[in-house]
Amino acid sequence: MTNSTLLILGDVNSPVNFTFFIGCMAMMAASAFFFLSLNQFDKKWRTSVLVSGLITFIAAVHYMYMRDAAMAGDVMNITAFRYVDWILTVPLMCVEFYLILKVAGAKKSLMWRLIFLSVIMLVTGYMGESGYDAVVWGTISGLAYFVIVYEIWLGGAAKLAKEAGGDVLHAHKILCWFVLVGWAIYPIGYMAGTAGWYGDAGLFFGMELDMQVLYNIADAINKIGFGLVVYSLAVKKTA
Ligand SMILES: *C/C=C(C)/C=C/C=C(C)/C=C/C1=C(C)CCCC1(C)C
Repeated sequence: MTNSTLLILGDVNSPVNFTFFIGCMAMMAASAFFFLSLNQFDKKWRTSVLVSGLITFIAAVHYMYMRDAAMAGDVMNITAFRYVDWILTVPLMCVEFYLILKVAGAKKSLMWRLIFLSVIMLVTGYMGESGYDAVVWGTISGLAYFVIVYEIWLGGAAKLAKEAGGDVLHAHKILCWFVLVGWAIYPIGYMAGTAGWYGDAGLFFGMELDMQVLYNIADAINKIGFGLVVYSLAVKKTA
């Protein structure tokens, strides 16, 4: 980490700290929205929307801590909170795929397979960000990511979605796009923020800053957007 990185991270007015702050507010608002909407849904769909709210709520809490760490210029702690957040919320997103596909007879094994892959992806990513070879561990993480993409686009999950058809198939397809495009922002952020890819200067503001801003943008898109897709499926199924 360079001195300028430290200065900007520790500055109240820095764009990075602002995205931590606004990210926290957005996650809180989304959580309130999901939780307060629960009563309107058929029982079968309540769990799905509840999980949407849990995902944004867990993120909101971690964003408060990450912002504090950013204010203190403490990059190690931002990274630690980031990965604790992800290791809780990404498996919950895998649970969402399972819950939606349950109507087509999805088995728990599908859910556990996705969760297992996401844990591999995140643990190896954390290794790459915490001092071990960022290229080697990032590549392993990327492979796990590709297997997840394969499973939901072309594997067992895709077959179940086709069997379910209608609104479920439609929602599944949108969630698949989130994973393919929205989740792809993370490895880009990782490459901008770790040594061995774009060079140590970073693309825009400097490595560490690029990475945090990209992660924050990606989180807002993926956690809130993903939740809204599930929400609107529940609305359709209840009507
Ligand atoms: C709410 C948080 C989400 C959806 C986080 C998703 C994170 C990823 C898809 C991270 C992926 C990574 C790679 C594919 C390679 C480099 C290391 C990671 C962990 C950044």
